[in-house]
Formats: sequence, C-alpha cells, structure tokens
Amino acid sequence: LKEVKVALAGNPNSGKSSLFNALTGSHQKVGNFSGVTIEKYEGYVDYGGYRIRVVDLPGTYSLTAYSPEELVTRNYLIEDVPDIVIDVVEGPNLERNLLLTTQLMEMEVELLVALNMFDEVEAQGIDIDVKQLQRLLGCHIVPTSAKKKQGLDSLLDHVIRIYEGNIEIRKNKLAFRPEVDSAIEEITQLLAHEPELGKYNLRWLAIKLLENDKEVYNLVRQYPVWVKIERALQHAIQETEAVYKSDPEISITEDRYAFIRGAMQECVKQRREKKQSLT
Ligand code: GDP
Ligand code: K
Repeated sequence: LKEVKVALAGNPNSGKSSLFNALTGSHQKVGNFSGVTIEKYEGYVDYGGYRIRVVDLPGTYSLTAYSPEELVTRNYLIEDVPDIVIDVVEGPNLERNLLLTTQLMEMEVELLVALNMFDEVEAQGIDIDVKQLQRLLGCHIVPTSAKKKQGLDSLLDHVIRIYEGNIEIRKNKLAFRPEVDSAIEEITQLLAHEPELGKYNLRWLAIKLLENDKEVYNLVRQYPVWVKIERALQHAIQETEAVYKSDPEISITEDRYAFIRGAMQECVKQRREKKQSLT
C-alpha cells in the first residue's frame, strides 16, 4: 500500500486523542519524540487503497519556542514534513483555536481542518459558514465528531484527495500590516542568499525572526547574511515603533488576532438557544 503521512495538531482538549483513536483504532505504537520526554503516538488506518500513517502531536495553543510541546510540534512539521497536517479545532471554541491555525498557515504546511465537536456546535445552536471559513483559511474544512465517530470517512476522503492533488483550494496568506509585510519580504529575500537554509520555509523564518524567536535567531545568526538581516530587523522595529508604538512581535500577534476576529464576524453566528415555537 502506498503510504500517506498525516500529523494531528491542535489545542489541548480539542479532541485530538479521541480523533486519533477513532481513526487508527488499536493500531498504535507509543514512544517518545526525539530528545524529549513527550509521548509520541503513531498509528495507521488503511483507507481507499492507502495506508494513512497518523502521528498525534502534542496539544499546543501556539507555535512559539517557549514550550517543549510547541517546539516538538513545529520541529516535527519542519523535519519530518508530513504530507498533510490535520488541525483539530474545537468547534464551540473556534476563536481561541484559530490562533494555532493561523500559525500553521504561516508554516505553509498542507493543511486540513477537522472542525471537531461539531455535535456540540449544532447542539449549542452555533452557525458556522464553513465555505467562507475555507476561503479565508485557504484550506479544506471537514466537520467531525470524534466522540460520535461522525465525519471520519469524509476526513479520510479529503486526506486522500488532497494527497492526490484532486481538490485544489486557493491557499491564503494572512496579511500583516504593510510595514511588517515588507519586512517579511525583505528578510525572506536575504535568507534566500544562504543555500543551506533552503530546506526551511524562508517566509516562516522571517516571521519568526521578527517575532524574536530564539531558536530561529540561533539558526540564522550563524550565516554571513545575518549582518544584513539584523539591519532589516532593526529597521522594522523603528518603523513599527514609530507608526504603531509597538514592536514587530506585538504587531504580528495583533494582526493574527485581527484576522481571527474578522473571520469570526464573517463566519460564525449564534442562533437562538432553542427554536421558537410557531404558536
Ligand atoms: P485532546 O486533549 O485534544 O486529546 O482531547 P481529548 O480527545 O482528550 O478530548 C477532550 C474531551 O472532549 C473528552 O472528554 C472527549 O470525550 C471530548 N470530545 C472529543 N471529541 C469530541 C466530539 O467530537 N464531540 C464531543 N461532544 N466531545 C468530544
Ligand atoms: K486531554
């Protein structure tokens, strides 16, 4: 069987392990992620002529370098390069969960969103415009209920069709304020001067440098182009301080939240708790 590598990412309590178990059944192996004592669950499911290998990444709210879980998750995405990343999102808590989604978008992984706890979304009378949310996130979204085992076949169908390149969707980049966007652009171009960095997503490295990310800073600092990059970073700090009274790191965070707020306003409505009776 041809293998497809899938990684599950998501906030703690989004239902990631429930989904993992529902998808892979008893085919699981437990170990640790390399170098850390974070348990690693791997399993597989044979579906549609493929063996879909699933890795359950640690639950995280973000992808900074500040916690081992977040580092493990992003290093796995960079080094092991899964074919598809399923972002397990807690439907009733969409707004909070989208922070991780925006950062997965920034990593430009092949993203598929499992809009989980969809049973709760319906029970709570929350209306989600899935089509529009797909457009904004630039990826497919499949409503699931890991608990009730609903939507799982559709999720696996999407995995295979995305893998085969059968359901193209227009990728979307989150737009940052102009000063930050142009700094990202400039730093990305500088990073391209170092062939050894070619295995990374350079735009993501640029965003992380503007966010003062220690790991990426230590990686890039070793290269001669660092002198120019440092100048570009300083310039970006001066500009955002002058225009917004905030540094690029804060600006980037604010822009992510602005994007999420916009998406929530466009795509999510709370219906009345109970349908009104006609009489
Ligand atoms: P994890 O921390 O992301 O691995 O989350 P878990 O799989 O442990 O799930 C957290 C809680 O949510 C558990 O009580 C699950 O039973 C529940 N849960 C998971 N998926 C669903 C779902 O689709 N619908 C509902 N209603 N509950 C779910
Ligand atoms: K849990």
